[in-house]
Amino acid sequence: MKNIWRAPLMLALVSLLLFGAWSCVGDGDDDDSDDDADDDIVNDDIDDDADDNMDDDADDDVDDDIDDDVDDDIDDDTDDDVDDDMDDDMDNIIFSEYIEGSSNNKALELYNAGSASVDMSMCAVQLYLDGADTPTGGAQFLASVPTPLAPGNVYVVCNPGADADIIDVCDLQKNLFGFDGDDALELICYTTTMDVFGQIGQDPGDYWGIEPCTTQNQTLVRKNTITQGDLNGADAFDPAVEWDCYDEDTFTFLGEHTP
Ligand SMILES: [Ca+2]
Ligand SMILES: [Ca+2]
Ligand SMILES: [Ca+2]
Ligand SMILES: [Ca+2]
Repeated sequence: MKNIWRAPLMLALVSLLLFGAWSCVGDGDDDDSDDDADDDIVNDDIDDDADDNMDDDADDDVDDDIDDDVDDDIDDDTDDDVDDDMDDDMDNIIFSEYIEGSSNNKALELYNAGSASVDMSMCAVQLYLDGADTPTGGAQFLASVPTPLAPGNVYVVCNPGADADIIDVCDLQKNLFGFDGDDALELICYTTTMDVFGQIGQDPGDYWGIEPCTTQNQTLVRKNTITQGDLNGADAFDPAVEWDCYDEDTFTFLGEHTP
């Protein structure tokens, strides 16, 4: 018996061993395949996540940069606007003297009360004669070529037929100042109203004010406390509020102004 079954038994054992080994190898291959698949999925997910994060971060950074740039530009523009406004505020010219004397003794003195030089060729006086509510004769420019007026300095405009004492200190002789006491005057520089003398659109009769301080046959010197023009040409006007009044044909204050 032993001899007869030995060979088949050994064959069976060998077959079992071989099958077992093959099975083990086969399972191993399957596991590896699964692992690889799993690894690929996990890695892909991680890669994707990483990519997404990087993309998001990159996008965010770009967005942030763009936002920052836009914000900066807006800030810069806002700053520029504020600076421009401040510069404009420094362009500050006022009437500092008004002479409405006898005959052709008529003169206006302008004072630069700001901190920047102003080009007189960019400034004009508009007259509103006898209660007119629109300018009479158009804007009368105060220089035909660039003429800077430094801060603290005055510029005198006068009638060419005025007294020699007026002509001596007159920077511009202009034959167009027909004001005689009841006419409003508006000073404009760079298209901006700087000062208004009188009340535009109102005919006061012969003059504004009450004796002895009126706008006719007198010399008016701006009070030294006034450093800003009257920007409201529509309200009531009393020269005594912002002006010191002197007798007719007083010329001694013309050509200088001390605020
Ligand atoms: Ca008049
Ligand atoms: Ca007069
Ligand atoms: Ca006014
Ligand atoms: Ca003066």
